[in-house]
Amino acid sequence: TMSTTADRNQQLFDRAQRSIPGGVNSPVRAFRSVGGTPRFISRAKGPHFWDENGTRYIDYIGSWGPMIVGHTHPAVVAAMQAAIERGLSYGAPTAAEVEMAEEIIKLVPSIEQVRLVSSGTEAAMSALRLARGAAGDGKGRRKIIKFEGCYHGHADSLLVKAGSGLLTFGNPSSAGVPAEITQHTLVLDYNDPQQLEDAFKAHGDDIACVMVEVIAGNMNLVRATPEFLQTMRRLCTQHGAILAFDEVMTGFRVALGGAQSIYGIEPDLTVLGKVIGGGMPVAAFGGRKDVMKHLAPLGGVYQAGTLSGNPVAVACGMATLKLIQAPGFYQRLTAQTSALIDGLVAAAKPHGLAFCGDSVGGMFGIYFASAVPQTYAQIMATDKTRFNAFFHAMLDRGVYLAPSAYEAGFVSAAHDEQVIAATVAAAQDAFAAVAG
Ligand code: KE4
Repeated sequence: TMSTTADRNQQLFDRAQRSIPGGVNSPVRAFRSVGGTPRFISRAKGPHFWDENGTRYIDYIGSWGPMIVGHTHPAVVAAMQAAIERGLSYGAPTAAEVEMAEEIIKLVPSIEQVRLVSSGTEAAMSALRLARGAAGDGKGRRKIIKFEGCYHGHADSLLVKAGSGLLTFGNPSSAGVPAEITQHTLVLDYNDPQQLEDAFKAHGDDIACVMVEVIAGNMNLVRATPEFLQTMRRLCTQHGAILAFDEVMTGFRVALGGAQSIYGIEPDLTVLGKVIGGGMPVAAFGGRKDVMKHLAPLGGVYQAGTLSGNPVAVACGMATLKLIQAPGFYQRLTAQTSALIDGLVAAAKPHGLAFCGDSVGGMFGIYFASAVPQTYAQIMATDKTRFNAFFHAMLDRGVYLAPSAYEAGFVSAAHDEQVIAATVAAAQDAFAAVAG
């Protein structure tokens, strides 16, 4: 639909850009890769949210993962209201944080101790510092390995793109990050076990940490191969490097025990976020007790936060963690998400479009390509122009997909059969419009 002056979204976007850089508080929200006017959301319920024009959308970003039980779930709202009436924040320990820590430890067996923070970036950054301080039996190491296409938040050491030569250390992927910082980060190709072998042969006992998205969601959805993860686990154990699984997106999203429970591989540290906050700022990092003991106030690795474990945020997260443990929750969520993918693939077929999809639990990827990508290079070869046209064709039909060909999508428990059917019906029209 043409954006007219009557369009509250456009009016707000024009106004927002005067006071906020790009008019948004997180870049992906500005629609720069898909074009057009961002929708300013005024309220949400279940699988839906409404923009400032009062237009309703079926929401497939769910705040990029947290809204797994659906928007404004009554049990979550009630838990938060009860917490609010007792107080917003104390800067002192609370019983609720202990209950939350115990719940996370119960649900993720590789986590023996856990610390709560306020964002995935803060959790990944802290986990990285902890790994560097704890590696080599506490003597500390500097080098880390990450993978092209994976995103672990915006801490300096992690805003790195691959170096010129394969095994040379990384260069900053953002302005403002000194090369001295990224020179300790090695960026390898995702799903390439041989490169891992070579990197450890060259730098093994200097490597503090390997950090990976076990099922990548920041280059669109790309599954790690078991061999890739098994190689990583073996080499980290062999060289005393700390293996950190960044499950900010996959934790409690792809399965109750996260992606690590699907692959059956135990990391030394796990980074969590999104779902554990249920839409409020709660993230966490945790793992082996002998690693976590290096954290202040016990050990020499400093980490802190004014609102860490905030009582109202923890109430929201805890209510969400209780709801996802309902019998059959992941069975239903997986069935709904794969029904969505099957429906979209079937809708595309009559138009002869190269289109496919993949899903794990409540997380999905759609690709304008003839086969599901397994590498960053294959993701980059998908048809982004076609995706952008499909994105807008669906948006015009009341379906809000992730506004980028390089993001994953998310289904909630509130996306029932009718909602999935309505999405597939919209897609039948949208594919016709895109194929034309
Ligand atoms: P936050 O600091 O945005 O809470 O979490 C950073 C982060 C860390 N690790 C993984 C695997 C993540 O997916 C994220 C954040 N994901 C993006 C979605 N691509 C959040 C959306 C945004 O940046 O606005």
